[in-house]
This record gives sequence, structure tokens and C-alpha cells, in this order.
Amino acid sequence: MAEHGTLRARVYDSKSRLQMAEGRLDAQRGERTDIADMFLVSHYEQPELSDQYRIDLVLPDGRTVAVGIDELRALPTREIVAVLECAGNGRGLRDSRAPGNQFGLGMFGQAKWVGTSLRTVLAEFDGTEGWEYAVLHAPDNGVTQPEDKHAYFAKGLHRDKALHPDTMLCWQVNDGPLPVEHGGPVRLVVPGWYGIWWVKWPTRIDLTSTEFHGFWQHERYTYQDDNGEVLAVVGQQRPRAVVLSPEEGEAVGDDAVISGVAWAGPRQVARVEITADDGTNWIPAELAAPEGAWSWVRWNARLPAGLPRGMRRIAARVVDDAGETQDWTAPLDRLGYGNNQIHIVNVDLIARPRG
Ligand SMILES: Nc1nc2c(c(=O)[nH]1)N[C@H]1C(S)=C(S)[C@@H](COP(=O)(O)O)O[C@H]1N2
Ligand SMILES: [Mo]
Repeated sequence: MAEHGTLRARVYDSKSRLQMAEGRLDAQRGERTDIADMFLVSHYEQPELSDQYRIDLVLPDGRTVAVGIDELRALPTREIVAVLECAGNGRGLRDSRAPGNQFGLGMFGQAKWVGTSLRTVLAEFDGTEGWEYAVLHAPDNGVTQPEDKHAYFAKGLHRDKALHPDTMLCWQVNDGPLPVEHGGPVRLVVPGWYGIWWVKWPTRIDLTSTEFHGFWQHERYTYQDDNGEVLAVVGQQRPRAVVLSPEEGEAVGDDAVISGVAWAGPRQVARVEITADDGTNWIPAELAAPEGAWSWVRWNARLPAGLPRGMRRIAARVVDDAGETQDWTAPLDRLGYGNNQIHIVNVDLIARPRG
């Protein structure tokens, strides 16, 4: 397995490989997250894959065609820069604890994803019509707790998203091959949607009109009320701004630049604002031009003059182009998914001698 840069282990598998790991915010200061610094979420042990890796495409007329890696590579390639984010990002920041890993804000990263549109693959085999759901099956499986339930990893995408040209089967990330722990040789990339949709190691794709029901779509990774009633399937990324500098606890002068990244899933970032007085005043940040429709926006802002010295709470929020923004508290969800509560960083504001 590839070298793991700055990752913090959360779960090891039975062979002492990282199975879940959180990234560090200071690894997000470049344009791309180095894949060695990219968080990792595998719900089961990494599957054993055959050297003859291929995807069985089950067409609506019942034919099955086996698509090998060389056949995929022969198709027109496409690349996008997109934010990969786990729906569990920020779960550990909630006031009221939710079950599951208590992740901080290290469960996201941005990379260039290179592959071919799923749509292109389907068109190659006359498979774009006559179905409602593309169900991607992966071989990793096992028993989860507390459900004590055996399941395989699978996701069923409605055709609207499955046929979007930016929904891709990818074999390269940034400028290198896709590491096996991130889904190599091939993974699905579903920009604007939480990582749970980005199926790693798909070995079968069913094109079907039967509505799909699966553990990882309709039990886990659902939004639930306090009684465990399922309200919705976890889908699109919610808008989020993350403060990258200064870091928690840092001492800064009042000339400090506050900076970070923000994204809005399938929508666009309209503005980012910071506050140094718990939301009484919001100061607009300057935005850099994003690399593309699915990439984060870098922002920076200065503190207002005349703040009293000492510990101060600095916070940032994004407003997307539909007017949706972030709240101080976590949105309702028993399992703590999609927690895009406003990121607060405590800094020690000090007097700095002037040059
Ligand atoms: N086959 C398979 N694909 C999977 C998963 C998995 O457990 N098995 N985890 C999903 C989840 S929840 C996330 S957040 C992303 C994480 O991608 P990464 O491990 O490359 O960071 O992969 C998704 N794809
Ligand atoms: Mo995830």
C-alpha cells in the first residue's frame, strides 16, 4: 500500500492496514490534496481483487458484457477537479454526540480525477436507455455493528445522476494511478455528492428499472430523526467553509489573514463571510476563482480593527448561489451525517510590535 502522509489512523484492518483515517487541515493548503494525505473510509476489509479485474455490465435486455481496464482506457478520457467529502466529516464537532467515529474536519480533500464518463461506457454497449437505476456492486462485504448484519457494498444511482457526464469511472488521481485503498484499479466519482456514492472497486453494474434497496443506501448513510425514522437518503454535499489558517489555539496579531476553502456540493459558492463576534457582524471574504464547477473556492479575509486582545472565536460560513448557508448547530440527524455546522477556530489575539 502507498505511503501514508499526514493521516491519522481511525481503524486498522486485520492485516494492520489503514481502513479508516482522517486527514489534517494543514495538508489542504495546496491546490490539490496529495493522495497520501487524503482521508480514507472503507467500511469493510479491502477486497481481494483478481488480476483480471473487469466490470460486468448487466444490460436491461439481460446481456452481460465484461469491461476490462484496457477497454475503459481506450474510451475518451475526461478529468475534473472535485472535492471528495465523507458525510461523517465534522460528526465529532456536534454538541450532542452521535454514534460512529467522532471525526473532526479532516474527512475531505480535493483532487483531479481522471477517467471516462460512466455515460460513455454505457453508450459504447448501447446501454443508455431502458433503465432507471445503475446499481454498482463492489466485492467488499462483512458484518456491521450494531446492526449485526451482513451486507455487500453497493449503491444505486438514479439515471439522472448516473448519466451526468461528470459521473465517471476513474483510474487516475492527480498525476498518478489510483491507489488500491482509494478504489484502484477503478472507482466511481460522483462530484457534488458525499463520498458514500463514490463506489470503490465496482465489479458489477446492473442497469435496471427495479428500485434498488441496499444497506449502505437505505439504512446506513440515511438522515434519521431521534427515533431512527429514515427521513432521506444522504446525497448531495451540503455547503461548508473550513478555516485553514490560523489554526486552533494559534496566537495572531490583528493584521492576521484568515483563510480557508469552501464548497457547495452541486451548487456554486456565492460568498464566504467571517465573524469575530459570534455572528453580530459578518465580514465578506475575498474569493479566488475556482478551478471548475466541482472544486473548492479559496477565500481570505482580515479581522476588523480594534478587537480586544485575548482569546477570540473566529468563524466562517459560506452562502451558496441558492441562498443556503450554514448554522451554528448541527442539522437534525441521529447518526450525525451531513454536519455542516459553522467552523469555529479559537485564536489568541496578541499585540504585535510594528515594523
Ligand atoms: N466499495 C466501497 N466503496 C466505498 C466505500 C466502501 O466502504 N466500500 N466507502 C465509501 C465512503 S463512505 C467514502 S466517504 C468514500 C471514501 O473514499 P476514500 O477512501 O478514497 O477516501 O468511499 C466510498 N466508497
Ligand atoms: Mo463516508
